[in-house]
Amino acid sequence: MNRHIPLVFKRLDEPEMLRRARAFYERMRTRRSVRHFSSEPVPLEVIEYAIRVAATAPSGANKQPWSFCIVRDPTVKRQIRQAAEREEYLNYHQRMSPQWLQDLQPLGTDWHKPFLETAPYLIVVFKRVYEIVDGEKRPNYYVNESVGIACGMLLAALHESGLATLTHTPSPMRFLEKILKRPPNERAYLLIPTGYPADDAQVPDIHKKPFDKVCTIY
Ligand code: IYR
Repeated sequence: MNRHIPLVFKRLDEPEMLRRARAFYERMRTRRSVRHFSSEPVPLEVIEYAIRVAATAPSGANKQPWSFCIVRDPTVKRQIRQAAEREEYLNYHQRMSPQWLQDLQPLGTDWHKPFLETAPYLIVVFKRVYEIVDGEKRPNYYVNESVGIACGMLLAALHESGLATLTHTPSPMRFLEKILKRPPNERAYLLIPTGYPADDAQVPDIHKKPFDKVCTIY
């Protein structure tokens, strides 16, 4: 068996638990998907810390099957925008079902993706479907679940740091693997533009389901 070490765990009293639970909820419920970004610069270190948070996520057999790319180079951002808009044009004009287009109506989205150039950073998250160790393929486990959890933590960390984000999936996303010259074991998972919102940023008037519709206590 592997070496085990004592857990570092600080127990809180109940009032403090409840205070923190509430405070975190009040903070997180203000998070919105933002599509209008300011081009104002943001310190790189803030983004790096958020990615450090994401990289603490649990993962299948602790394989940590993720890579995070931070894109700030305007030329690369432009390439990503052009490729994303090519795919999204086809999505909106050919690939999405009428039902899907109708479901997107409240969001007011279309194939134009200017935020891919305006936002100071694009974080591109890749899942690593396997590893190469000594020239041999080694499996990763629960890759989608692991990377999904890491992305949730990343969004929470960026929000907590005072930044706006968008979870963007301009599918198919193979172009991201090509533009960023990723190794063959990586597949693009999520594209997260981040920065300050534009001063006049607007968001759709949509709401989360009430608690009793999403939680059942047995
Ligand atoms: N990826 C497209 C379409 C889109 C799909 C869903 I599901 C959304 O919640 C939002 C948008 C786009 O970004 O426009």
